Amino acid sequence: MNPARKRVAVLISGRGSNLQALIDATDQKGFPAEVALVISDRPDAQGLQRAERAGIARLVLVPKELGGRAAFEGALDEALREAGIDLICLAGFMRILGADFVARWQGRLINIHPSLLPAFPGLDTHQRALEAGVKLHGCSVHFVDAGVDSGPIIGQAAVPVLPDDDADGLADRVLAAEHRLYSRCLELICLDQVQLLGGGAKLAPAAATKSGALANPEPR
Ligand code: 4DW
Ligand code: GAR
Repeated sequence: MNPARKRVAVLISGRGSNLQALIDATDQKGFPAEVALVISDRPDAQGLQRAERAGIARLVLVPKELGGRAAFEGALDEALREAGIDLICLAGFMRILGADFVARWQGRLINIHPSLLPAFPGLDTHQRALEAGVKLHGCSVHFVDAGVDSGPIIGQAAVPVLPDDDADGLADRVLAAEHRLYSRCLELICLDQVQLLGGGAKLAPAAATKSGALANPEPR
């Protein structure tokens, strides 16, 4: 075991395709992180089966059963600490986390969102991008703050909108980009190549691509 590997918890609410991408990436030899724990706020989340198949510890915490958001976040924080978690990845996790929780994990809590933020925060991003007539859409990985889909952007991948696109087709291509982007951003953070500075996320020069930014990363 490489002691330098960061211990990552992935929080999910559903399908878990981004979780799967993170599991697959961290399984690669030399990747500087491992998925040590998967937590779902829904017992029926399909991602839980992915974790089981991969032999990863799973935990279901249902806010309503625990008596509300404060109790949920207390239990969540305790479970993360007990498991020695270094970094949290939200991957289709659909509960707003409160300011206290977010502050406690500041710089160690990231999310993936299916748009080029700050455009199209919220839901139905693909339909809204089509309706707005943008020609480039995509996805963003960002540090989570107390806002919704806000917080310093770590990396983005652009996906062209095609003339005959519908929301499903566009979503499929964005999702493929999400899977590459999320593992690359996780790797950069674990290699200490991302720094929170003056309200932004600054990438080390070594992390930059030919275009000078983290965009459209090639698969590892
Ligand atoms: C996100 C934003 C809003 C809701 C759900 C998800 C995106 C990522 C995210 C999850 N938790 C977060 C974020 C975030 O960006 N910032 C913070 N926490 N602080 C949302 O509105 N969810 C509602 C419930 C939906 C449902 O259960 O169907 C809610 O009330 O939590
Ligand atoms: C992904 O497209 C992710 O970007 C999005 O939910 C989907 C989860 O899919 N997240 C958000 O919209 C957060 N604002 P997955 O469960 O297959 O990873």
